[in-house]
Amino acid sequence: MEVDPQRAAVYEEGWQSWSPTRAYRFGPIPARPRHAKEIAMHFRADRLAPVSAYQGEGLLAVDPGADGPVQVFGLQDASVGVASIRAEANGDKLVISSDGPVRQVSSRGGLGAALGAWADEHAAAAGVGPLRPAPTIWCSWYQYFTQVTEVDIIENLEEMRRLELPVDVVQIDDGYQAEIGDWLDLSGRFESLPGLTARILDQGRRAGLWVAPFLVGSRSRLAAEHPDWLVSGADAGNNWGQDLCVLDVTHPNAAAYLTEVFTSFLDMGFDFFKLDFTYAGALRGRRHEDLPSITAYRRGIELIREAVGDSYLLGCGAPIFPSVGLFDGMRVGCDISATYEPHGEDLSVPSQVDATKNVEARAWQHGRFWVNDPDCLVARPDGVAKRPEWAALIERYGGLRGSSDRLAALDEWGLEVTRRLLSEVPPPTPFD
Ligand code: 9PG
Repeated sequence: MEVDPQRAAVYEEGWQSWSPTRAYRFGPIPARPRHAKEIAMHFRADRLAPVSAYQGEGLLAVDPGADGPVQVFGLQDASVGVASIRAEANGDKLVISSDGPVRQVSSRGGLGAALGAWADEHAAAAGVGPLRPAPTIWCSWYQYFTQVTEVDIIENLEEMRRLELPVDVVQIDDGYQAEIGDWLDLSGRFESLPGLTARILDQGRRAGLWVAPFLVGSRSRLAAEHPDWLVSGADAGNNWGQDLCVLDVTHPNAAAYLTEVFTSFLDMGFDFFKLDFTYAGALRGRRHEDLPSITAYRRGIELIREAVGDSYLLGCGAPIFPSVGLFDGMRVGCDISATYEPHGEDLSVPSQVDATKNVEARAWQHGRFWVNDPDCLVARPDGVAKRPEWAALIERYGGLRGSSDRLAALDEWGLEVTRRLLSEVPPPTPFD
């Protein structure tokens, strides 16, 4: 297609929640990942974008800049879930190619409107049902990280009662479990988890839990005892100081284990689950059943859905297109971070700028595929570099609203903003 090189823009959809997603001015191709860990965790390792072309995962859009309409090229078959779509410049022409069938829609009225129109059709084809209003959340991660304790949760529970904060779900993040994969082993960390959820429910709130359902840490008991439950040849990266393996949900015993994990948490009183690092379940490798990896991924999320009934499912680190129709809410950017500017060459190191750009770029998905989660509000004085800017972004694009501060550490500004953003949750319909 023809473009005006001075004014054209190309929108690249990233592979998963944390992957860079934005519209670039026509010209230099954006930086591509180079390090093995960032490639394993944030990109499709077997479909890496070349340094000579734009590439969107599942979707790429071109605003030609001249008078012509915006062209959106997106996955044709919603159930297939993947297609890498490339745009390579040749003079003032862009040559579009794809490794799977795409559906092209052209529309006037700018990139946002064109993406929204494309998404309305895709959501219908993918069978996205009516979206449910999102609950408000308090999340432990951005204050306590993996060091969170039961005492911290109780302190904040008492504080939200004292302050009369409208928090629906108290969500315990990473740190309660003995090991990645050994989700039901609470020894030494959250030994009285059932008692803790009872306390949360007693206060009239709901209990939420972080789980990385397809990750198995190489240090875990599960990896040692059931090597046959792992996808062989799948590299899910490295975090928590260990290499990460992938649970093979096509193995009947592994599937039964996954179901047991979630029914156990449901029995403890949890009805909100932040399913994290789910890209792992979509990695290629050898499985018990020889299925396309996206089919295995969708089966894994469906198994969880069967186990938890109508609990709220929030996706994170999730491959975007393969996840359409399976989640209530979705993280649409990388983690919010105390640093503002990106630093270093590692595209996976989070910064406030990167989180912000993704959340703005993916605004069109809100109310169509799911409720967009921009990541939590962090409003304490020393939490994020530019807290008014971060709060303003959540106010504009936060379909899901969560707070992640030690509430007692909030100053007057932080408390006022937290209270306001939790009190005004937008409906699960597209943003203006
Ligand atoms: C818990 C956290 C929080 C957070 C999630 C996710 O190594 N990495 O590239 C990497 C990326 C994101 C990340 C952790 C590691 O954060 O987004 O909200 O739940 O996991 O560990």
